[in-house]
Amino acid sequence: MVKEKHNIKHNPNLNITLIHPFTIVPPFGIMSIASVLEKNGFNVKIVAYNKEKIPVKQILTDIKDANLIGISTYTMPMLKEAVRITRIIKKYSNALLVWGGVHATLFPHKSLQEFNLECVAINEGDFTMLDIAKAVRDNKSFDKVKGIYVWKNKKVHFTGVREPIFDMKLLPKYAWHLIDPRKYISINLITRRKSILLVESRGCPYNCSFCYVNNMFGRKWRGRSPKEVVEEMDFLNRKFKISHFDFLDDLPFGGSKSEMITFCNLIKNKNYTWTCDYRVNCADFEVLKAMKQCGCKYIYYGVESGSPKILKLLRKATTPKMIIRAFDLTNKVGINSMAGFICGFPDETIADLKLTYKLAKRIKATKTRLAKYVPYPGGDLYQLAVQRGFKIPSKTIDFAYMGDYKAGNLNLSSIPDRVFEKYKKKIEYMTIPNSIKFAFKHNEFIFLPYFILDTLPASISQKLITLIKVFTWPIKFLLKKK
Ligand code: B12
Ligand code: SF4
Repeated sequence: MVKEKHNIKHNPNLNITLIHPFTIVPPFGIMSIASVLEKNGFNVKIVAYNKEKIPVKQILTDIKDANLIGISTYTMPMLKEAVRITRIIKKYSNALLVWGGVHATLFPHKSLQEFNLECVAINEGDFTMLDIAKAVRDNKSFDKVKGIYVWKNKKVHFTGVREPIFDMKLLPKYAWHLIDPRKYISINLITRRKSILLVESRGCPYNCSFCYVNNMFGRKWRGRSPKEVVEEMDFLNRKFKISHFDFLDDLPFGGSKSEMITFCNLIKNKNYTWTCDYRVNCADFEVLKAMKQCGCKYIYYGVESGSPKILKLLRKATTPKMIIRAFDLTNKVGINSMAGFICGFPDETIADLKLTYKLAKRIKATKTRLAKYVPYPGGDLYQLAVQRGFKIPSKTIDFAYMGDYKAGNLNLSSIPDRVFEKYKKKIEYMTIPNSIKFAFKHNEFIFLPYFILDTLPASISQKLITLIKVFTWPIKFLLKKK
């Protein structure tokens, strides 16, 4: 049955529940939407599950009072829980159900039809969800809510594109009070620091062909100012004693040298430690030195490949020369560096993979990883993969398994699997000598055990982890007591 009109009567006391079906990090998307809703006077609750297969009874208790429910979706394993929870809600509740997030944005038609949803909201959901809530509260039609897919005359209808949120000042701070941040705090066993993950920006000015970001947020970077970011860190430090922060922004401070230096100056005397992702072309001695001096412990660079041909295909706007320079500088200032390589792109050959190996050897990153290309939807390269025979999963749930999908049993490159496995080992094992050398040279041991455990085969690292747990439980116990 296709629902054309929501069945909620005028309800000034609308109860909104936003669900993240499965997450091990703070659910920033719905924490941002919840803040906007609350600021506009709506009752809103966040339900974020940190395990899979939550019992039906528990889910029904969590949505008991809700008459408007929003669910986050991303093209990753959490999608199977999103699908399961959606089916439960459709079966047992009359609440109006909205899907949002990256997966819903990339597949709005399919999502609406497959689950007979009332509404799919695409791109940034902050003000879209607010407009949906207002329409439901006032019992108005959804026609004027921009950025959604709904049913009209038994057909899928798109209400039109909504402008991206270019001014982050329009967004209140994340609704930390609606989640339990303690669920997302981890403790580094060497530094004993409590740590949490943060995302403080949206969008990216680059246009890499394998990336979803421009389709999702538009090709313009915007983010909170250095001062606002530090205010959030201070708040988390005051309230939960967190003093280590892992920034997962696609491009911190939009790659701006001056903003990064301002940020570093603001935290210089605070004794915080932190990590972030960065682009090799933004790495500069002055910036890296400032980052090192104010507690940056680790930088992740998405290097992808050592082959100029592949870097061009990826539209990375980087060259092997730039990559070498960035790692030399990062090693020189004494910040741990991680090099993320990918192989298996369309038309990639063994010769390209050999160039990647050569580059990996040259840059001496403290941690090196080689992953196989998975055509995640969202960029032009995905379209190319589809043209080359990548089978788009027919059911939404199959997207959850993309990571081990073996690219639809399709190798888009001419690199056989056994060659990939051989180079994966050769490249990733560089981590062990490199990270040990780095640790002793810079007296910096914070990530050493994690880097090594992550590199060893699972059977060995599991045994080592058990041993470490036995020996470190007294530390954990003491920390808990504190
Ligand atoms: C934090 C993060 C993670 C966390 C978990 C994320 C989570 N909470 O579920 C960790 C580190 C575990 C992770 C892992 C992976 N991730 Co990740 N991750 C991110 C990251 C960096 C930030 C997400 C975030 O908080 N953004 C900030 C908030 C404000 O934005 P947002 O979440 O998109 O929310 C906005 C909209 O989406 C929308 N919205 C969101 N929910 C809802 C709900 C409703 C109702 C509405 C209306 C709107 C709405 O409105 C929000 C506010 O505007 C994103 C990249 C990025 N910059 O967004 C990638 C990203 C989500 N990850 C991605 C991927 C592919 C992965 C991995 C599969 C990578 C891999 N190969 O292993 C793994 C999966 C691991 C696993 N086992 O599940 C992809 C997803 C691609 C896709 N098409 O969906 C992204 C987009 C990055 C990318 N490079 O393409 N990831
Ligand atoms: S991969 Fe990184 S740099 Fe490239 S477009 Fe995506 S977010 Fe920007």
